[in-house]
Amino acid sequence: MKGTATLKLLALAGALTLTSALHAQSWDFTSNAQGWTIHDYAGGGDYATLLGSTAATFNAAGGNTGGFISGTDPSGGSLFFASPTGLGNYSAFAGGTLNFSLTTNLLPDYADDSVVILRGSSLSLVAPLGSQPASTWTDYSLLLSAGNFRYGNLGGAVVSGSDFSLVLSSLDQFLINGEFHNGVEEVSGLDTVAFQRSTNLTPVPEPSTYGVMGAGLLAGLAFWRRRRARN
Ligand SMILES: [Ca+2]
Repeated sequence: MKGTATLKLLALAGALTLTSALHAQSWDFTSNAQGWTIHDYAGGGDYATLLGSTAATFNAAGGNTGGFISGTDPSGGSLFFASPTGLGNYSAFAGGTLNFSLTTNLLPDYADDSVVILRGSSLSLVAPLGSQPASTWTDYSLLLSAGNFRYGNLGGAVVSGSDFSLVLSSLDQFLINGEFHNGVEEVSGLDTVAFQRSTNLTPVPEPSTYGVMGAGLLAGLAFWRRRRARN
């Protein structure tokens, strides 16, 4: 019996360890850069050739709320905000969104090919940002579904549902575009990054459900009245 109890405790400890292995799901940069870095990729759709990596600059004020991080365009390549690595199991966010706020100091001056990249299980999945930010904070909400992502770059094939699940289940890192200006001169900012679950996970009863519940309540009331009348 004693051995069984010990085993149960060990199993519980294991479960707790697995739970705590999941890193942050939101970053608001209140007091530091929270492990984010600036990546400089070759550009032109090449998000694999890393030209350089530096720490993100932490700014204590001026964010969407409070502090934020920023990066200065390091080269003619593409500036990206890179999350900490080894994030873990983010499967719960399938069908949900990745929310964040971007700003850039110079007006975007070329066609929008900005992307967000999810990396894990040796796969690199790329989704279009959809629009470029302004010099004020611009909010983004990226749908986390396979159909929104392509393999490698925006010219790649649409990602399969199984590969998308695979990447989310062992997410290593995600990257958000910070390159919006033709010229090595812009400064871009990132704030209020958060994974959000799909609201479909906690469905609200539909009006028809209330109708059925109401009908059941009325039937119960009628039954109780009949019993009461007999007595
Ligand atoms: Ca902030």
